[in-house]
Amino acid sequence: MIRKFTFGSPLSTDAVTVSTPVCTDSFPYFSLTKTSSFLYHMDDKTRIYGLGEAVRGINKRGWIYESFASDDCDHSENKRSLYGAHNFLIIDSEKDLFGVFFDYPARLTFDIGYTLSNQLLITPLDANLDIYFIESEDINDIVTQFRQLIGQSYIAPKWALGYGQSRWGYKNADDIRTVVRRHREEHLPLDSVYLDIDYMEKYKDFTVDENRFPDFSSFVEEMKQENIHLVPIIDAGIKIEKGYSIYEEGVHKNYFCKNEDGTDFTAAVWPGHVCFPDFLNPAARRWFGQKYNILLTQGIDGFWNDMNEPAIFYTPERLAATLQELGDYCGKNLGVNEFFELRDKIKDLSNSDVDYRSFYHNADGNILCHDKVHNLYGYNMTRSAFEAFEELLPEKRILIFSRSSYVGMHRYGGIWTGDNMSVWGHILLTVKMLPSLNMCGFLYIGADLGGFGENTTEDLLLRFLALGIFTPLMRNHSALGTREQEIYQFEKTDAFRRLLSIRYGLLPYLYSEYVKASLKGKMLFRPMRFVYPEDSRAAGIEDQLMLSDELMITPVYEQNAEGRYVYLPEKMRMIRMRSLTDYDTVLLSAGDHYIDIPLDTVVFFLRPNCIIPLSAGGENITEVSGISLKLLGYVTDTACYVYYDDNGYEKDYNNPAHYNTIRVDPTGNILVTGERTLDLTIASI
Ligand code: MIG
Repeated sequence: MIRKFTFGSPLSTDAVTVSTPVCTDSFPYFSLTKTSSFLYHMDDKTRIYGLGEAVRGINKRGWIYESFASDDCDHSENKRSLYGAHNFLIIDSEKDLFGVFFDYPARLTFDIGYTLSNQLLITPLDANLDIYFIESEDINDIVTQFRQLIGQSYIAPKWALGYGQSRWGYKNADDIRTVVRRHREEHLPLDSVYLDIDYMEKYKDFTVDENRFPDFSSFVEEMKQENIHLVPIIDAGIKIEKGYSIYEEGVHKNYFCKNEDGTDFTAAVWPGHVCFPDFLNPAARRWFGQKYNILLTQGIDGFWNDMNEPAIFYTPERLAATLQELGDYCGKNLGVNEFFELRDKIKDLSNSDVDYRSFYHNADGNILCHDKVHNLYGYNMTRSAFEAFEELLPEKRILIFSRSSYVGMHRYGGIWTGDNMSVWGHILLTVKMLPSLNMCGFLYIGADLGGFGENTTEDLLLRFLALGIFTPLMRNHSALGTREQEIYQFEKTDAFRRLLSIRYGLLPYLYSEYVKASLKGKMLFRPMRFVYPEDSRAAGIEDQLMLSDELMITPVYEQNAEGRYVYLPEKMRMIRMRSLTDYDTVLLSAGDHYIDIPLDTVVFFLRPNCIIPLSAGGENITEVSGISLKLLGYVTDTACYVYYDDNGYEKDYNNPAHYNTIRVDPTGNILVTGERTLDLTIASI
């Protein structure tokens, strides 16, 4: 059951797609404090799930989080905000079980047992918001009801589940050719290469630097011949430059965010001075979205949207004022405190609340100060792209994912988790974000594998990839100036190749589960608690995940570890894979086990009476058969799997021809229903 409550006059966010009448019941679970906070009393065992992209645990209890989309490349535990705002929680205790969504686009604070350990205190900037309560006895059903409320998740094209290589710093077409050649030479599967800001001419959106990438369409075509999709980045800010048509049109049509006096707001990001498209203005949104066609018509079929919190390095006005102030320090014998003050003045120029309070949107004639709608910016940038794709290429899926997001954006694109670091803790952080993001509707997700900032090591990349083979977005990405981390830079090429073979073997299963999860409002990655509600040990486990209905995954996230402890809530079949064809399987009883997981090995566990389809692999998605499959399972009675597959780019998801039901009994008899003829053999049951 879903109940909606409204306070004041909320701004519309379009997060919710099902119109819900306002409920007149008394406000449940929470009390309203004098300071307009919502207060809930947790008992000692209450667990709090949700918040999507955030630091710390799957259980969010014990910290204070802020929904305020921030460009911060330090994802350490003491941070309160990352790039997204996902205001959905599930409160799970013996007395209560419910979900709650705070549909509110400005800064929102979640004090989850931080100030007082038993107090959940949620504080909006002002008291204009919609709150939805979702109740069910089944925690999974709470998620499904929420997902029905906010609409179906974006579905990426199938090729976007292949392996992708990215790096900030590829300078020209030859750099990209080298990446592709090295993968192909070494038989390392690859489906996409990402273009970071250097492909543009002076960081101008929708331009391509002709010196670095001469004859871009032919280059895109050349890559297509290699079965490589090029995925360019698009930044939020539009360079202020006379003669740059997008800038000039934006000025002319009043499509940029404004200062209070109605002039165009100016900030500085990569291109230098920029204007920000007003994505909250439907006409501006449509205008910007159509610009993606400049690249679509050159053969591009995927994009990533960056810097859309929006990130601001500085505004010229405040920079000038600060420089003036700094003059006062000149010639003085500075004490330490003054020195720190001086240093902070420079630091505070970036991503400052003062700037976020100083510009305005025009949402359907409604003039809104940015800080009231801050969390909607990246969301609407991605929406602008998606809506344009629907209009321009209605038959085709285009890859799009974003750095900043809000609940609702999950209908228009995926996300990557931003600028993580090449540190071991960030494997575990990724594990914890995956189910939290799924709850909030984000299914096409992934982290920068190997780590973005700082220098990676071979073992870290191997372990990161061993988790990444399960995430829909599987991309190796790193920052300018860090150690090069393409797979072929390292010695253990064979180990990497075998790891990728497992991903490509799992693809039919992963794709099937990914699409079904989107269509049915389910989670791909589930906390143990969601699958084993009666098992109190399982509820506390945060370094293992359930993957759909069939698997449990147990990533290794510590350096030099040769294995790890794993908790099995029930008897399962362990699959230990050195490659797609080289693996052993062991039945393990419920309970604790120490499992050897060497650096070149992936371990996962099959639940009883479950089967998964495996392909014979391939070096890119076009080589991966969705027809000729081997079944891997643990069958004691009878296992039944609903297999989804399609051509990978059309949108007729509900066509019954895409579904087969595969039944297997313990003797290995296979019974298939469905229009499509599959060629199935048993790998191991
Ligand atoms: O200020 O485009 O998160 O993935 O490589 C840095 C350069 C801007 C931040 C993105 C990152 C990307 C980088 N960008």
